[in-house]
Amino acid sequence: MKSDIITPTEEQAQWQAMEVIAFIHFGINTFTNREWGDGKESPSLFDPSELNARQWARALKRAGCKLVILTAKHHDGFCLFQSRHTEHSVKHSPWREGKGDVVREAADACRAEGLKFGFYLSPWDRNAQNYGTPAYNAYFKDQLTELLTQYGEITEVWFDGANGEGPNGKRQEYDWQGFYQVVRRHQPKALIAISGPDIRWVGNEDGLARLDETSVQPAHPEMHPGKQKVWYPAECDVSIRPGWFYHEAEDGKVKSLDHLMKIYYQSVGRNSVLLLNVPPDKRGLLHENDVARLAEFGAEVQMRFGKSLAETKGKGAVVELDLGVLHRIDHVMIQEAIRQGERIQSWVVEGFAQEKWSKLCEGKIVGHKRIERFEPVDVSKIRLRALESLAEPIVEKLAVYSQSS
Ligand code: FUL
Repeated sequence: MKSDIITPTEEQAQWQAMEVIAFIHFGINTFTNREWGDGKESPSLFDPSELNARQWARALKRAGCKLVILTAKHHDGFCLFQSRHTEHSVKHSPWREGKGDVVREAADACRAEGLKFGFYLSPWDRNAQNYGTPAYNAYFKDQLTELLTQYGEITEVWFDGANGEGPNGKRQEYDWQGFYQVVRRHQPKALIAISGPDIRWVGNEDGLARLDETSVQPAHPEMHPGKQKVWYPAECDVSIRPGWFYHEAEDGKVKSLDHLMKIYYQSVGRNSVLLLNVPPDKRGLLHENDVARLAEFGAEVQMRFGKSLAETKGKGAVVELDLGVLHRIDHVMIQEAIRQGERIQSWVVEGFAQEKWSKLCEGKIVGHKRIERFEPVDVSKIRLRALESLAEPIVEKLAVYSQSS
């Protein structure tokens, strides 16, 4: 029945349409060459010589990213913004004589380049003295409030679930509901990700979704109280380098274009959003190798999918796309109008040649976007047949592409 169909909020639908978004891991680890700081680092270590957030935003935009999420505070507790609630921040760094604010510069640069902005604020904090006590929750909410009220529109708030405290470590009872309330109060349109109700971690750090990744998920008792099933779309996070933070030794290990494209097919092409991390170096710039790769990646996605050979939309169990004459094709893209839900549950795409239809590809979930690649084949039309659906399928786009012709 139609009324049972789970649909996204308007913010979730808009987020899904962004398809590729960026992560920026930057902080004290950039200067200590570590992935996880212990919180004992001196703020004086943070001293990027040429920080230029506009350079980040431009390079990420060329890659096709629509939103940038910056690590305002990682597990080491060092804040990239001027917080009134801790001394462990850029205010005690030599950078910009202690007056600098990376969150401000990044938010401004993103806006100037037409990108949305969000932040990562690590719940796990190895510097805060009160970590492990109720007072820490109040501290965390104060920081959240600062970030939500002083930097303009926030599109995504990323709550990391990671906690590396050993068995004898400090244990914090997080006030998640309280954290969510602070976000909802100050930025009702912001999406809360990972340890939050609006966006789901795909479950690996390789950027790969499942074959039939569905945004309709069983409700989480604490995050979605009183519900059975919810719209909880997958986000695929992955770094362009082996580490999340910059390490000079990884300058030659920037992922190849092929690898990034493989990730693209298995994230965006599987009904998920790709969150691609690109870490600034000690200068406070994205390294030349990463910048070049980002440009190649953006260009390749455009080259492959910027313009279809033919496309249509349609409703019903069968949607046909007539190519007029025989065309060599090797990709099919399907998109459902997800504001009306993920209606298709099983489908097949067939191609017409020599007076008969034959199967090109098949699957279960479509959702926002499904990209299928196959051996080049000459067809004069294709059709999408929904074999099972929750209600009448609404196909926003059925398109064919070719790299081989
Ligand atoms: C993990 C963290 O521990 C990593 O350092 C990184 O921030 C990654 C995105 O999430 O849980």
